[in-house]
Amino acid sequence: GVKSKIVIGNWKMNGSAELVESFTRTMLDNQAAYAGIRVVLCPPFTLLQAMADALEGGPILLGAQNVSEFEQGAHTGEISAPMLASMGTKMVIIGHSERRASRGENDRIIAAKVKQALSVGMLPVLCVGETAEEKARGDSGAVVWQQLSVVLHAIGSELFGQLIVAYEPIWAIGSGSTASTDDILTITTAIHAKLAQLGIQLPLLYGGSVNAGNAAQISSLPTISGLLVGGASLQAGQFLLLCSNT
Ligand code: G2H
Repeated sequence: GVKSKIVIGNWKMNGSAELVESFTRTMLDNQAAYAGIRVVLCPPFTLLQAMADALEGGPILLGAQNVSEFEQGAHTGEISAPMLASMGTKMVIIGHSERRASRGENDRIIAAKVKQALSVGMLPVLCVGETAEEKARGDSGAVVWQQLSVVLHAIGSELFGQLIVAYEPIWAIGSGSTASTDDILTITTAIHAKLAQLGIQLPLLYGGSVNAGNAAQISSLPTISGLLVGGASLQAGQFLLLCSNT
């Protein structure tokens, strides 16, 4: 693969202490498969400490799947950015479409979460993407830029360079088939062009049904800096192959 691509494994609400142990052992025993690639693993909150311990001293970074929009206080059940950072969490996925759709996350909440992550030096991985209906209307580019520009506006220009953006077309997530390389190229080229007008350049990842078989083609697109992987990040052998194909 090309040097310094990023592969992020998003376990979603899956995994166990046993999976952390076996998965990290396989990953750490096969580091040649991802030499030169930044690999990040995002287990559920309850497995972060076990994952942090297992990854300690190695090349794989720890990530979380969500963070509170609040810094501290009376927010029962929430996990703050300082709490995550104190466990060694380096990145956090924010605004995943599953949370936008089922947890009521809107642009205001997502922007607040991005600011929380940045305040403790964690790298936000901001997820953007259009629905099937929006795509059918020809609105993909506008929807994605709206989602991104709201956050850029909220964080202020001095922090513009501190984000990773994951383009995840909602209709491709968990569907078994990715967006076409033409679609990915069209949208990500448009995002890069809009960002360039603001004088910024951000890494863009693709997510949505990435697997070991399609990782090479997607990650080699000139507009793409890496992959956000759900289902195919749950089995170490498959994930290793995916990394080596990136
Ligand atoms: C998109 C992706 C990871 P999957 O949600 O965020 O999941 O690879 O299972 O489509």
